[in-house]
This record gives sequence, structure tokens and C-alpha cells, in this order.
Amino acid sequence: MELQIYIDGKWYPKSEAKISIFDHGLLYGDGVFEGIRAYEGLIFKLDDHLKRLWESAHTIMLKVPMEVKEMKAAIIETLKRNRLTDAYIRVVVTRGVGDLGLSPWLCKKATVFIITDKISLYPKSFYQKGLEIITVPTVRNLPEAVNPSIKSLNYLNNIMAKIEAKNGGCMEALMLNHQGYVAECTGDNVFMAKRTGKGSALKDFVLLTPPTYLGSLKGITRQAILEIAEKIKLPSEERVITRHDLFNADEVFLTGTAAEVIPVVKIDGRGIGDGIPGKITKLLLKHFHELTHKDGVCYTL
Ligand code: PXG
Repeated sequence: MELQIYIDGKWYPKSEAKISIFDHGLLYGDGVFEGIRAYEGLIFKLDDHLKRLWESAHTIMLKVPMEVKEMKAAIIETLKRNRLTDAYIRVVVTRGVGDLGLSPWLCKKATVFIITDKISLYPKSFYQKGLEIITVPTVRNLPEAVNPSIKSLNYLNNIMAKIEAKNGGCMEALMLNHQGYVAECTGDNVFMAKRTGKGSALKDFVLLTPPTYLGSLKGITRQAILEIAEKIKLPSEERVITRHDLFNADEVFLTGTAAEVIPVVKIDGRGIGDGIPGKITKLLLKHFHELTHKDGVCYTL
């Protein structure tokens, strides 16, 4: 059976799921989105994702043309129609169809579509061996220009960075903000762990991630990792981070809905820690896995 896609209250087979070329989401990247995951019939952090979607929409003065509970029902119905228990869920709200011209008021009503599909997981080797990343010349959008906290359909900033990483022979890019501080990667937040004490217990380390006001998305995986750290008594802090700090960290990893927790073992040619995925990264990934299979909005097919 063909994949069923939700568009504005109806479901269409993938080959017939189409939106207008006059949709401002396409013409101007005017819209917002979320990438969510379901694990064995549990939708992970659905409320947090929808809250972020509504907040992104509010900031760009886009009215989501439905209630949160209707959106939840539409997501679950789309999962059911596709008989998916483990899924990637993409929710998109665009400014809608309008005449040519930037003005959002040319669009009468927002377009909503929901794609649910099988997740294409990162290769296992990334988790076993770790990633090599590279700092790219394109700096992260200035919060005073397009705030990276808005999960908008304008991803050119990140796409440029992705291209530059590939040109430099890496899969992922480290993006700095305009002041040269570490911001995030193209679709993931960045963390580092540094030993502070003499021992090797969790209390002898600190987990650091840049504050989001420096220019990153308020990642939901990022938040979950900070909460796990608190629970397992691993000291953690939001702190300004430089490339020098990352180069000299004991461990570095990335977090995101798709990647979950992925170790980084080399940055700009410098090996990180022992050059292999570290124990804190592995421990946090284990706890994160447990959380994704325990917590969430439950549905049955
Ligand atoms: N930074 C950026 C720029 C992102 O786009 C994250 C960090 C991680 O946030 P979450 O909330 O996922 O922990 C993201 C997330 C996709 C896709 O299909 C993109 C994301 C998430 C899921 C799917 O491109 N970006």
C-alpha cells in the first residue's frame, strides 16, 4: 500500500499528495515544522514538539488552523493509516496558498501536512566508531536576524553548512555563531563532557552545552539529555563553548530526534579524548533509549 499523507484534513496516497506551487511555504520558505519520532507505539515528547511548533508559528505570526488536540489526533490517525509503530513524523505548517509577493496576508489560510514514514537510521558504524565533523565558514543565523529557535522552513543556513562539510570530506558541520562561539550542527545540538575531578565517577565530570541564545534550536533531545544528566547526578551546565574547549574535551556528542545521541571523535582533524566513543556518551544514549521506550503518547494500530 502506498504511504498515506495528511493534507488539510484529508489523506492522500503519496503519489497524489500535492500542494500548490503558489504555497508560500514553497515560494518563500514561509512556514514552520517539527520532526518527531514514534518508538514501538509511543510518540516521544509529542507535547513538547507541538508546543515548539505553536511557539515557532506564533513568532512568525502564523495561525495554526487547528487545535493542539486535533493535531494530535491527525498525527495518530496518519500513523494508524500507515500501520507504523516505529516512525518518523514530519508535521509542516506553511503560510498557505497566495499570490506572488512576500506579504503573508496574501495567504488566506495556512496549509498543514503530516508525513509519517519509516525512519532511516544512521549507520550503526557512526555509533560504534563515532563521527568526524568539521567547522564550516557559514555561521549560524544571527538570533537578531532569523532566530534559530524558530524551527522554520528556511533551512538554507544549515544546508549551506552541510554542503561545506561535505566539501571538506565530513558528514556533519560544526556551526559557530557570529562571535565565533560554538552554536550547533546542521540538525543536531552539541554537547561535551570534561573531567573536573580526579576520579572517574560521574561526579568527576561536567556535561556542557551552549546556551540556546547563542544561536541554536532548543532541541527536545537536548532537553531530555539535560534531564537525564540531572537524574543520574552527572553535573551539567549551559556554558559558552569555544572550538578550543571542544578540541580538549574528554567526549563530544550530538543530539537530535533523528540521531538521538551520536558520538563525535574528531573535529577539524583533532582527535577528541581517546578518539573513540566515550563512556558518558554511551551511558546517556542507553538512558535515552530507555526513556524513548517508556515515556510518550501511546497509540495502537
Ligand atoms: N538543531 C537543529 C538546527 C535542528 O534542525 C536539532 C538541533 C535537534 O532538535 P531535536 O528537537 O530534534 O532534538 C534540530 C532538529 C529533518 C529533521 O527531517 C530535522 C530535525 C529533527 C528531526 C528531523 O530534517 N532537526
